[in-house]
Amino acid sequence: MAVAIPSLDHEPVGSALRPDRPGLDKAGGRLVVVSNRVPVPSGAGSPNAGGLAVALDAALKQRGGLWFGWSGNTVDGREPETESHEFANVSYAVTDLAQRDLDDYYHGFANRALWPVCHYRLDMTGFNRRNTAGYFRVNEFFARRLAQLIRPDDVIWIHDYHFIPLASYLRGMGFTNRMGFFLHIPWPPADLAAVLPAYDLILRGFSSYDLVGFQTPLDAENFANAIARGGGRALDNGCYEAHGRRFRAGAFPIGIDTQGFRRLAEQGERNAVVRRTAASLEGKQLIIGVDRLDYSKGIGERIDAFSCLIENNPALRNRVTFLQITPKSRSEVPEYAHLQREVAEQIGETNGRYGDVDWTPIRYINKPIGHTALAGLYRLARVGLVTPLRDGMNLVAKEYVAAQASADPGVLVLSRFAGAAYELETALLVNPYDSDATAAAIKRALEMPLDERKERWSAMMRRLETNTVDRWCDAFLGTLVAADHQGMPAPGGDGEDDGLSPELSTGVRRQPLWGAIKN
Ligand code: GDG
Repeated sequence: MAVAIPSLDHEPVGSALRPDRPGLDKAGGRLVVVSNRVPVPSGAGSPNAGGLAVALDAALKQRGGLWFGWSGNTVDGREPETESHEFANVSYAVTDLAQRDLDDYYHGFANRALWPVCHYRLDMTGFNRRNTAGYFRVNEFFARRLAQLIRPDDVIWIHDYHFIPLASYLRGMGFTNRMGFFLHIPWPPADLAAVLPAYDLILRGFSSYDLVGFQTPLDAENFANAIARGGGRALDNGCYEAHGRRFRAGAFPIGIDTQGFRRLAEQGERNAVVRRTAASLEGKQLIIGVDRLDYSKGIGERIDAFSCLIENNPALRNRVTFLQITPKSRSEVPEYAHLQREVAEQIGETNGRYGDVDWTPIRYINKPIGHTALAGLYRLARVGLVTPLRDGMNLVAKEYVAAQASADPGVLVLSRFAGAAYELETALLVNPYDSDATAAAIKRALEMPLDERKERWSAMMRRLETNTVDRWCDAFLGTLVAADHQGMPAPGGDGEDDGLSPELSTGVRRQPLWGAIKN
């Protein structure tokens, strides 16, 4: 079946890429952030959200700018609206989506194709042509809406797997602005990634940026292999040439607001929920797990490991409590609804088997709790159990470390498959698929002498104090605006001779990219 494929990167290099272009911190060059959800301030002018949102918001305020994305609302039967909210020198522009677009692009392709494949979970995929077409269609829709808002010297920073092809569409409309992309989730080895429908287009999508950022060196290496296999090549300095363009790619591990989180945890000690929890433990040691309800987080394997711990160490009965905080997520996606039932059942079985009239081994919370209470609970817990099967970074691991009291820190048990393991090397690193080994690590954590706990924690805390979320933001944006050779068309790469359909290579398209695909 013939499939209309977009042509990318055919525009000449424009003014936004001139070597003499002023840096972001100088006059001109607004920052434009694009993410699926936009934390629009509720009134006082700052978003009520986590570290990433606060850091991006600070970068926007510093330079002046625009934050653009989905409003969180759907419309049926009428044209979606784009609304703008102004707070000081920052605009927050959000656009509604038609229900079908949301289903195809977000629930469908983003969360049933890209998310599982990027987390190495081919068993969790649900591919169909309608979703694939929807992903590209909605990216083009977002590009058209954004096109009405951007200025020639804006620096555009696009976030995450929802928007990989967004820059391609902007380039196709003639925008030559500097554009960066950061992938918050892992990028898998080339053989796995190649399972994605429209894999070649996804890969091309990356090369429309000037800078592509990943969480870890492994993700960046996987990407480099994919580029090489696709006929592109690596140059010096993390630069690549592919699909007729030159661009840069590398690892930019995301951080947290380390000092801010430490202070929050100190306040958290006085929080009512935390105090009640502490009293209810009656001297038992607390093990904590905090994750969105997602199969990538290894919650089932973690419960198995906790069961092994109790099974193998009868002396621990009635001496430990495992608190698993798991807000629901993506319930519209069938794989998640199934997981929700499975985890609840597994916890019920474990409590039934090992519990007693005066001891519930696992306490399971299926809704979000407040920030301060969360930070206080991290601080209260002797063990932070962060055992995803695969994770881009995992901020919970970093928050747990930042929340600890320096005089009596808890122990982080961390999956070696979380991006955070690259930096938090002195955690107890585990293979989350191996329940016995994870159980042994939890036992070791519970028994670890104070001196060793302090030594391991101090090393991790030093890393977190160096690589904060502000530093991450500056490093990415600094690299995006600094390199003179980014975003250049490769020699001979004018993008016109790649055999793609001509009507798609002339800027604004006359028909949907995936129009030739039958649902
Ligand atoms: C993606 C990547 C990468 C959780 N429960 C509650 C709550 N949380 C907060 C945590 C933490 C955040 O949610 C979860 O962050 P993660 O990093 O663990 O996970 P993802 O949502 O999957 O994020 C990931 C991240 O992007 C950033 O690049 O690290 O690998 O998958 O901040 O504290 N917060 C509150 N109540 C809860 O019940 N207040």
